Amino acid sequence: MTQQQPRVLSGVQPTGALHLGNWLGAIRNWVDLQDSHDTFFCVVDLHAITVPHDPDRLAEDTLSTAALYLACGIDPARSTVFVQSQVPAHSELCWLLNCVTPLNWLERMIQFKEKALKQGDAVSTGLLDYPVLMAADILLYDADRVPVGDDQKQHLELARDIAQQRINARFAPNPDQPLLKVPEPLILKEGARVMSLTDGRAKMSKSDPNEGSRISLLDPPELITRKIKRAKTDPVLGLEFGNPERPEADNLLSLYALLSGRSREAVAVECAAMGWGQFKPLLAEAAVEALRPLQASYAEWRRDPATLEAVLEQGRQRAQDVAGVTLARVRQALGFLAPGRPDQG
Ligand code: AQP
Repeated sequence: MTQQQPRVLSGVQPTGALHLGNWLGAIRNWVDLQDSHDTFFCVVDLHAITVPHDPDRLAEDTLSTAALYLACGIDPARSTVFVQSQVPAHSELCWLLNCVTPLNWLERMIQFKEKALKQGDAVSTGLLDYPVLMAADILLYDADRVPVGDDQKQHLELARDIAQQRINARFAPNPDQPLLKVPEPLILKEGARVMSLTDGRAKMSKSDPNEGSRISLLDPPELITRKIKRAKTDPVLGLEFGNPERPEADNLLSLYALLSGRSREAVAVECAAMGWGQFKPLLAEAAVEALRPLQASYAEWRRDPATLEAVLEQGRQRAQDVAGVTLARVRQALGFLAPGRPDQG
């Protein structure tokens, strides 16, 4: 890891058990980024409370999410792994950004509208403010790039607008020296979007009330096999990619390619004439085998809580050091009185 490498920041919410979508769509790609980037990966627990949460589960879900990052191949010697709420600069920068972000920028966020619809009257201010907290997460670390799937593109655009139009343009004393680095999206070559096992048109999601809709990374082999056996199918013989009338075939065949590590071309040929009854056990076996080493590594990390805590503490310190510098820069530009220097403001 050197300072010359472009910096990347990303995170997952500890809102429940991580699933195949979180792994194949996000964390798996982070592992490769460690070779070419200065990588910061946080467990975004402050984001997790923007929807109703269970206080008895939050700490455990935070730890298990961190342990899963490591089990998936995030290397604490090369990456900074930390818990968002343990670096208070996230909340503080979020407040400063809130005060310059127009309300109507937030009201038009698609994810807010979708999640708010599901919650009715229970929707919190925190849910509306989610993208500003995400902007703070990114901008605190001078991130050059942020890996984004389709669902997060709009939020990254907002982070860029806040940095550029609301902070740099208004408060940077010198236009050639922006206060906040404006991050670029990092579109990964094979951005996998994993769909629900019970509805091929809906994203696999932690918050889907139907457990059978997702395969969690820690599901035991029998449960994986059972969930795949019950996954929604259609009456057509043969698996294929890209047929809009057959979203389940496309999703399960894509999963088979990703989990077996074979090319899409190869699995398309192998499964072109296969019935569902023949295909599903193959997919189940590929899923069980792909998750086996990850589950073994996870169990090892959880058997050694002191080492896991040490990784998070080391990550917290490094994150705090970087974030503190950015926050001090923004506080000063916004005109706050510096602590302990009453005469020099
Ligand atoms: N189904 C998916 N396919 C591909 N990528 C996915 N991600 C999530 N679901 C899929 C990616 O995982 C990262 C972290 O997600 P998150 O937990 O921060 O929030 P999310 O996208 O809202 O994930 P969930 O599982 O749907 O959580 P809930 O149900 O709590 O909202 C992101 O990079 C995301 O793209």
